[in-house]
Amino acid sequence: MRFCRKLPISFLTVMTKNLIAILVICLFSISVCGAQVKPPAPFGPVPSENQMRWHEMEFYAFLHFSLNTYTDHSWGFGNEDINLFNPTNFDAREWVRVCKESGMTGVILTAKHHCGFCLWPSKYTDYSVKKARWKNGQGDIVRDVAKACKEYGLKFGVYLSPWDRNRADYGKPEYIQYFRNQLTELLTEYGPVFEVWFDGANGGTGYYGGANEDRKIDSKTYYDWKNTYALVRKLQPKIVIWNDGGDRGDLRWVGTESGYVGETNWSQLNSTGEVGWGMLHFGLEGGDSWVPAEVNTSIRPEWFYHPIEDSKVKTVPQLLDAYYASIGRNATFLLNFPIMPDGTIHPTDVKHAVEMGKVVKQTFAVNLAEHAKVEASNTRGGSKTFGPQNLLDGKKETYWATDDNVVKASLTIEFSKPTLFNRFVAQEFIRLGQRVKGFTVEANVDGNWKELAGGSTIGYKRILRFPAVTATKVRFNITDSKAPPVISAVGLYNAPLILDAPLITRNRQGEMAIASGDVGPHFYYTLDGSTPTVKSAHFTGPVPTGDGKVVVKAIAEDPATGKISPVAQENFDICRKDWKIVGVTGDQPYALLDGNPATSWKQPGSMKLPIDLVIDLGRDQTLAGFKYFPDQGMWGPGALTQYEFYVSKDNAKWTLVDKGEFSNIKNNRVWQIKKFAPAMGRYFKLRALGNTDGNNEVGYAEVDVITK
Ligand code: FUL
Repeated sequence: MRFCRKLPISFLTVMTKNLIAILVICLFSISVCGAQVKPPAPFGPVPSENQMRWHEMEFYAFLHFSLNTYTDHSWGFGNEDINLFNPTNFDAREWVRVCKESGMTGVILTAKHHCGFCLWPSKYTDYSVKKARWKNGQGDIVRDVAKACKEYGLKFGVYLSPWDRNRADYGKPEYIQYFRNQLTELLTEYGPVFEVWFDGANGGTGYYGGANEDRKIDSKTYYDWKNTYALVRKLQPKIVIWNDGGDRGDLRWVGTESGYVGETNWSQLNSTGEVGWGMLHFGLEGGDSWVPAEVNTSIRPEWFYHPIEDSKVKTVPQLLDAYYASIGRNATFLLNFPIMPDGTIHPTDVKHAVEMGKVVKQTFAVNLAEHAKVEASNTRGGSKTFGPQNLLDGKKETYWATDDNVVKASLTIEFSKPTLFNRFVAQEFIRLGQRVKGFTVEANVDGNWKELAGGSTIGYKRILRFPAVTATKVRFNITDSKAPPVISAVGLYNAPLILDAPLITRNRQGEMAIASGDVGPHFYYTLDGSTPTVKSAHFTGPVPTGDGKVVVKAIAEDPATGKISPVAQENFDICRKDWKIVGVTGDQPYALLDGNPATSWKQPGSMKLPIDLVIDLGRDQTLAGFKYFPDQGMWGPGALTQYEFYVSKDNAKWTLVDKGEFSNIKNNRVWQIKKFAPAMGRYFKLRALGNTDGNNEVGYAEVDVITK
């Protein structure tokens, strides 16, 4: 004060003016540039740099190849002859090319599976390619795949089975040194490795150097994971570790190999304590460590190649389902190709994977929201630095954030013209943790808001599918969040629909339904045998079709492009509502009459072939044939091969009217149709005499008759 009093008035006036100016500039920069607004503090655990790089890889391949490729087994015992290994057409570049064309960013190769056979010439064992006749022992699959990855710009990873059914010392302390020696070879001699996969299957029967016995280990303690991990991280500082059954790694299994993770998917687990199935599948909200999910599944039922599965390759819609149920749910997608004995990937697997990759690329090529106007209900400090325009700038490091006390917020995207879309994508800025617990997406159609879809968690990436809609505005509402939301990207896309001929079914009550493997096509149908067009009846729900025969024809239309599918046709015979299954037991035998090809019945395991399926039609019919649709499940029971078909008026005296086989059913599990000379009866008996798997289990998805 004393100091002030001594100063001249003019000086004080200048000072005040300057102070005001500085204040104005500060306020201006806070509100306009946001330079002074603090970024949100991290919430809970956050990913490491290695995990972050891995999240961004999204989609990569598993390649399963070993001696069991040649024995048609899932797991080798450890005593298989090395000379079986002879991939005459092997070309690693071809494998990697297929992966790249499918949209993948890396591969993980089974360098050593449980049988112990090494795809590289390990110094520490003779049970490897170096002792094979293939390439006179000079071959090295690991080297060739790593090299091809480098050439094609894909990352390389290794699967090294901790369990080794060949080694005499497996189960003893010495084996740990052997295991680490092999890890050292793989992690030092083949360039950068992005992921190492330590399989959870550990210990059991095996060859074990000739001991042929059962060996049990404790997978939590035996491998001394702490030091094993330290070695891995020392040799490859940028690696991520997958481990199921042992110590917690950097990534987690999702509790199923069927190709999906929970719709709610937190990227956290606790660092200690048991991890149950629920935690694997949904993560642990509030867990203290960042342990994100990797969805691993095979393009076929099994991991290794089995010719019997040539007809069971996942279709493009099935692969897309897995894509949306993994990458679309905050996980990565690890899709396996079983390598064939000649060292190539089966052409069907290649076709389906590449086609799926194309569809994905096409779908996400253009973000329709890119040039739209975005407005947020709240923006952190009103600052542009954290403004909603960051969601559309394509930059990973920018984000939209709200004020610290705001956990519910919405974002409105306004197009310059009505826009058609069927996919919504959102990404959280996970470097600051995972926060969102609930959200919805609405569209403004003709002036009215309509909810399109919603979800719980978002995480690194969340994708929602819904039928295509044309709208002028879209609203993304965050309805629940553990902390103020921090979102790095949103997108709206219009996926091309997969227009396969639709599936027509008729249930036991005679109601007809139409469906397709995709979300959103419109269906049109006829019941009079004429070819359907978009002017035919529009299918909006089950259609009663009466008790008699009916021919249904249907098409699917992509409302966005006007493209239509090939025509599907089903010739339904008499309605099955009065039919009764007599003389068989087991769970839900009526699944074979429900018209739903996805449900099936199989006899209880106690029944041995021949097995009689007897059905009471409710009244006399003139039968002239029958139809059988085998179980379609990837892991389902075998299909009927040899059969006899009988007709009876009284369920006592039977006449054999047909017998034979379904010759190609093993390779092609489609409807089997048999016709015979007309015979009158109220009952029929389908006698199963053989199945595709050479055991007693026969699966029936549907059984039907052809009447005269
Ligand atoms: C499982 C293994 O036992 C299978 O053979 C396969 O390698 C799969 C990826 O993991 O646990």
